[in-house]
Amino acid sequence: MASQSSQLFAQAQKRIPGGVNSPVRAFRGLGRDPFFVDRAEGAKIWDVDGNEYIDYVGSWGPAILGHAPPVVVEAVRAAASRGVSFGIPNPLEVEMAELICAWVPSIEKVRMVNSGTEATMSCLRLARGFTGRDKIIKFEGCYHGHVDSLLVQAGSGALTHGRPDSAGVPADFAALTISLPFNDIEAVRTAFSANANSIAAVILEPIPANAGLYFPRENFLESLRNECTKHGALLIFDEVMTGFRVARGGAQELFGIRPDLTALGKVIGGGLPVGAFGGRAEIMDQLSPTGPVYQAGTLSGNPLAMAAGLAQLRELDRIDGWKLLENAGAHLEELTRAALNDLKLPCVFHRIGSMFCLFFTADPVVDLASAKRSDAAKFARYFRACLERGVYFAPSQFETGFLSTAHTTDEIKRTAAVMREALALS
Ligand code: KE4
Repeated sequence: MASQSSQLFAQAQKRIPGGVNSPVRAFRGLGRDPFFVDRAEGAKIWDVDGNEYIDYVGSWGPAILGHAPPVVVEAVRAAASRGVSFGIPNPLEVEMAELICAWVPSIEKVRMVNSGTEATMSCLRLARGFTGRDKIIKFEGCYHGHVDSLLVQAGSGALTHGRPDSAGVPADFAALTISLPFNDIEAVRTAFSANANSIAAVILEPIPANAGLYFPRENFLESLRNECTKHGALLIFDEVMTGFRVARGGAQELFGIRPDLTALGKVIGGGLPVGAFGGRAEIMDQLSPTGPVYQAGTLSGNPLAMAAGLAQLRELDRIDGWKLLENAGAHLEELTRAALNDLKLPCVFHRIGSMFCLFFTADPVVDLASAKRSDAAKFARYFRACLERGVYFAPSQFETGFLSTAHTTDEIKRTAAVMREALALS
């Protein structure tokens, strides 16, 4: 008898492309169908067949307090009882804007949108409008949502499904995007020299997490900052994933770099559809209605998403969530490295705070090319073995795992035991 998840997946595929509303959920290349979730609470999720999993995807980042945190659920319930959406300015939008500007010093003004994609897309249009230039530099393997001009050598699902350059993106759009190897500052300098006065911005994930997780080399971010300043281009940090997660002020706080614009998402919506972008006031004031760059959204700043995001961020601050996330991450790392040593497995394990990734390669991982040397078949066997034992890791070698403040010591110990068994089998 097929599981209810498999029956649902067969049904879904008749009416939804690939049976999913976002490609990476399809478990492609993993040798099994995706499961369908019934409910989730804390670090746990249960599928429609009653199977229980410790969750390390956390809705791809938003569930930083775990699933259904009471403060968020209550905030949404209270807000909903006052009206679900208005399309009229509401006080919660002001509270959210003031919180973001207080926590992220490079952001003097901010605008809410409804996804990370909208946030990065708006950053690009604003950078082009502010500078009067057209070209953009991005980095191979970085994923910034499904923005036409950024689906060039992108990461995440675009990489998982092996088509980094998406169909449907006009060649003229892609021609304005210069994609370079991450961590290669000389390539950036060469690109600026070859495109004098025509590069509007450099956009990057300051800590790339969409080709698996890897890190900026010493001084890479500072050099990028200097090159952008020197050439009059804007530095855009895509902190949709790292914002409010790797530190209260995000990666830019950790590395002490002030980008000109920042894209945010995930955590700031408490699980509801939210994105945001912000930066220097002189740039942000170029946005309609004060400036010539048009940008808009029916549901931008809607009261439910603002209530959920504010409740989540304030709770994270109240409990000093970043310390809890670091402690949980360090514990998982300690147990993971012990397992890899005992089993003498040549894997590469990367972690920063509550974000982590296990690469099935013995070679150092510093960019997309090195990440792609990972053994996809080994990853698939490992992923399935963990799932069958009740641990749900990100369903792709080219994604990042997330801990939450809800993951308990016992759940992390259980996870490590499962990892040991799965590693021994893979
Ligand atoms: P959304 O449009 O999916 O809200 O955000 C796009 C985005 C932008 N920037 C970064 C750094 C991101 O990681 C994302 C989205 N992340 C993926 C996971 N790697 C979302 C999962 C999915 O596509 O279903």
